Amino acid sequence: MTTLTNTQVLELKSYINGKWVTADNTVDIINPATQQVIAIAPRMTKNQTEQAITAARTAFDNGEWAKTTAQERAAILHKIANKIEESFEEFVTLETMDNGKVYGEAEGDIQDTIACFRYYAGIILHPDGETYPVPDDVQAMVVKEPVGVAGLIVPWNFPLLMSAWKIAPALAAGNTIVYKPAEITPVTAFKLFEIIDEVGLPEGVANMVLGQGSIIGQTISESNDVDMVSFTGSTEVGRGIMRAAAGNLKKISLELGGKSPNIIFADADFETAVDYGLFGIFVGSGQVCSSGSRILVQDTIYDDYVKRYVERAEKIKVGPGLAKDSHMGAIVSEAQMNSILGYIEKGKEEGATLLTGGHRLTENGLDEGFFLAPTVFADVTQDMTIVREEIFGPVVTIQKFSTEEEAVRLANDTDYGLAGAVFSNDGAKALRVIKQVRAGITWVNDYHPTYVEAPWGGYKQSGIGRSLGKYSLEEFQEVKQINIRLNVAPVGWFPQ
Ligand code: TAP
Repeated sequence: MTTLTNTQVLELKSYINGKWVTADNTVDIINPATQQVIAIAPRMTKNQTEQAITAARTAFDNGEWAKTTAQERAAILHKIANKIEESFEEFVTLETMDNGKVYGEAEGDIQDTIACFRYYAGIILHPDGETYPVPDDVQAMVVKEPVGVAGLIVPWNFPLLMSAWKIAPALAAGNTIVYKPAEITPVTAFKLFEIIDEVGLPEGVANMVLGQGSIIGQTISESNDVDMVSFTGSTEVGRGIMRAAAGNLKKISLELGGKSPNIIFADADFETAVDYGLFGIFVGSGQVCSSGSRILVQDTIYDDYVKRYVERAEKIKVGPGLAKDSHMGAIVSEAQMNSILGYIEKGKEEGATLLTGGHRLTENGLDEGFFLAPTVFADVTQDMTIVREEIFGPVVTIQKFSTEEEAVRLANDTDYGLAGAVFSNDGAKALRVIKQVRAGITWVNDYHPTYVEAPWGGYKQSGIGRSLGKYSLEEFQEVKQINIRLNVAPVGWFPQ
């Protein structure tokens, strides 16, 4: 594999029909912690995207890949996992440099990526058919088949992991793919495709098109040759994909934004609830779709909770991801940083109390990158923009509630329904409340852990469908019934 040294700039390419391809236009990929150029990526055109779609269509229609056995596909996924593992540190370093997250977070991402490829290599070998004891001397059975050409569109916050969540189940199920990573974080995607190039997939099965969503993502979403789009990103772009997909009624899977509640009852273990309150929002600098961005605290402990929370938030060391003592890394881009700062200004204008943070960090060399202080707002109301909209940054609101009913009402008063958590030492209450939270990913006395075995996705405007587990495999499969008559004879309905 190509490796990156401190002074080297990687030249990325797209991968179409088994060949490396470049484009006339390119874009610099920068490390958001330093603004150094780490790679140059091609900006592929609509025409090149269509070539990738045609390659995937042809590779699917010729049947070579779809007809491989599950064992053959599993072997390829294992090879991919093994090769990522062999280059583990390189992947971690590149993800840290490309996204801005801290090294320890990137380590977790790459471990989860490897686990994801291995999981789908395993689950594809499980029995997946059904038979039914139907009348009429017929044997009815159900088989699963690949959907066809799958378009996979991925965001920048977990560049490789979000890619694995789609690529592994899509290939395991026997689909061909046209994959587009986020334009600003393509480096580990390129590395992954260096591996994919080595493991012996037939030409056209896996295609990667680098560049802009408005061109490549839009072309994939609109194409009549694409059978399915699996998208992770913003709710706004998700809506556009849904509209674009209407042309050929392609199947869609949308993993979108969130504004998730983290409910802290007075009977919770206090320090644990403070700790996870911080972890829920500040890990990934808050650029995590499931972030616990709205902390709801019971009134009897509210003042103590807020005091301790702010004290702890101020101890978070913000710095470059590669520095081993950084707890929270850079914001992915200047545009994202400015968007977050805009929300912070809006919060102040609308009357929320800023308890800490709220500004860019520029001391000790941090002015070279895009760093924000952990930001905490109190005295917020439900109608405020910072309570309603996804900020996607290190900004949290802390609200007060008195009763269980009020906690549930505030938790559910959002257009989103991605995640949520409850902290309480009363097991029955915790379960009662979490069952009422209208969200797809929930925790009790915990926040954020994600397991490849379990489904990931949202209610309401947080999306349609589920990633991970058997659910994701099923999304990349069609279901077919086959009815076999056991006594072969005419039906006898019409006269002879
Ligand atoms: P988006 O702006 O929505 O971008 C996501 C992907 O869609 C990128 O690859 C982007 O391309 C592409 N895209 C942009 N315009 C498109 C179009 N018209 N048609 C098709 N694709 C298009 O989101 P983001 O800023 O990367 O990520 C942040 C958002 O993602 C947040 O709202 C967050 O909650 C959500 N998110 C959700 C989850 C889950 S699991 N629910 C996970 C991670 C992130 P570019 O390269 O041009 O940007």
